[in-house]
Amino acid sequence: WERPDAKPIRQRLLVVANRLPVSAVRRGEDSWSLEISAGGLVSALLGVKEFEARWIGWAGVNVPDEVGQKALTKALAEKRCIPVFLDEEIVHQYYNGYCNNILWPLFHYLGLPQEDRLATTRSFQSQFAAYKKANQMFADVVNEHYEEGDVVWCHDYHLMFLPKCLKDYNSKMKVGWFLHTPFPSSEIHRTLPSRSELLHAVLAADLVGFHTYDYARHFVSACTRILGLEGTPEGVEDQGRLTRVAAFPIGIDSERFIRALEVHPVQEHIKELQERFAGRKVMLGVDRLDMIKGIPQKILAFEKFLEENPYWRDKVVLLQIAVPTRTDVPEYQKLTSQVHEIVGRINGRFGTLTAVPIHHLDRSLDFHALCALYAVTDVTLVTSLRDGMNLVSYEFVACQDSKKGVLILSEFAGAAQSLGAGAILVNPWNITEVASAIGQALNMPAEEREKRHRHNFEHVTTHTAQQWAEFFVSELNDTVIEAQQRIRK
Ligand code: ADQ
Repeated sequence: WERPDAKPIRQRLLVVANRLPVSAVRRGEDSWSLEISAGGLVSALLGVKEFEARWIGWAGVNVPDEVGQKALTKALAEKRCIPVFLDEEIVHQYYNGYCNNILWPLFHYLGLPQEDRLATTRSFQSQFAAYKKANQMFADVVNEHYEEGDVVWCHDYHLMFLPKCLKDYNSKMKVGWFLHTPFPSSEIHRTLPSRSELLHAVLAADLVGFHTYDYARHFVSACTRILGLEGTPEGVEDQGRLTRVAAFPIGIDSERFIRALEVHPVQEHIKELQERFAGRKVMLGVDRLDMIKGIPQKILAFEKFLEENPYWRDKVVLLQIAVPTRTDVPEYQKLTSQVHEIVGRINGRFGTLTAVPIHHLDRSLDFHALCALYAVTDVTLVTSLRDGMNLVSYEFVACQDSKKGVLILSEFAGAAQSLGAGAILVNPWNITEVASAIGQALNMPAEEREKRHRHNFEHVTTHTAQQWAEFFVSELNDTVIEAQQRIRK
């Protein structure tokens, strides 16, 4: 996926994330097929020509045999990817356990698991041990491939221990860490049994980044209140050593979306959708099926809107596209059934022989289909209960330059801080408020829609993923230079 117009390489960047940006499928004993998943991070780094990125992460598959590991390593090398091999037990304890059952809900204000306190405590300890072990395995691979002058950029809550492991190897390594989720209030973080160890481990990095100023502030407060360290406007100071802490709001590759609207398959999709929903306003939800996305709350608000506004019942349709994730986790299975149950009830209540008010799809859409949907939508609903940023809101805005649809956006998504002036902001827990925002959006005069859209479109096209990556890496380089100068003085 190297850009054909890539300029000569200036600096090597080792991007370390739990998952590599590829899906690997085994075709034989020593053969693999790889598919690139063009997520936000890949697009962000593709656009940056100042450095050459290599990816280090788990390929998402268990490869117990040496032949398979060698073959996969070779295949991945062509994509500039380097695998970390994790066995099933580690994946279970580290990834499903500590990352997804403890840190993910806690960072989104859903608290720690509470079922059986004793059992939880015991499994908590083994999960934390597995978390540290997995982070050390990532560090081993980074260390093996590290060359002097490289920048190491660690991503997300899966790898909070990594900065410490890396600095233990080599205190001169330039290490940055970025969190894609919210960092919660220090009052939430302090409930975590391993609260101090995790904070110390992150503070080993030279630069620590968050999507918003609020998350950065929460992190600094956690360090001052829990660790008793000094918070400065620059970051956190520990025995004369400063860890820079700052906000780096992510963006999208907006050009990729805008260009896609011109291609034939997308135009065809757009035509089909327009015919299919002629005479009705289209409302859209696109989410991973996760508790934090507030999908039941969104659908209940839509029900309330239909209940209170009979006029709109046959004139509006809600398309909810929800990609299933973590399907083996009981809580997620429960969420899926809950959503299906609510959708079924509402369609039974307000549907007719020829039309239903909600189309709910439990699957992922390909890029072209997604762009076409964004383009034909009148109102997009993002009702996350908490969300680090939320890129769906950005993608919708990028695809709306002809339609100028309305974005209803949760005030608990990081994106509320950047797109708040153009969107209708809501408290997703307040179903009545969201229902009335739907009415406001559907009835909004063209002039106001245009004005709001302009604001958001301007933001989305000028605060891109490429700029985000460039900004983070250049700040990391500067931070290390400044620290060296301080030591010399
Ligand atoms: P996510 O929680 O995955 O990311 P989000 O930022 O909305 O949330 O990104 C989701 C991505 O998946 C978008 O690019 C979207 O297009 C795609 N997607 C979602 N549903 C889809 C579907 N049904 N079909 C196809 N594509 C779909 C985490 C944090 C966010 C933060 C990002 C980036 O939780 O808060 O914004 O990382 O830092």
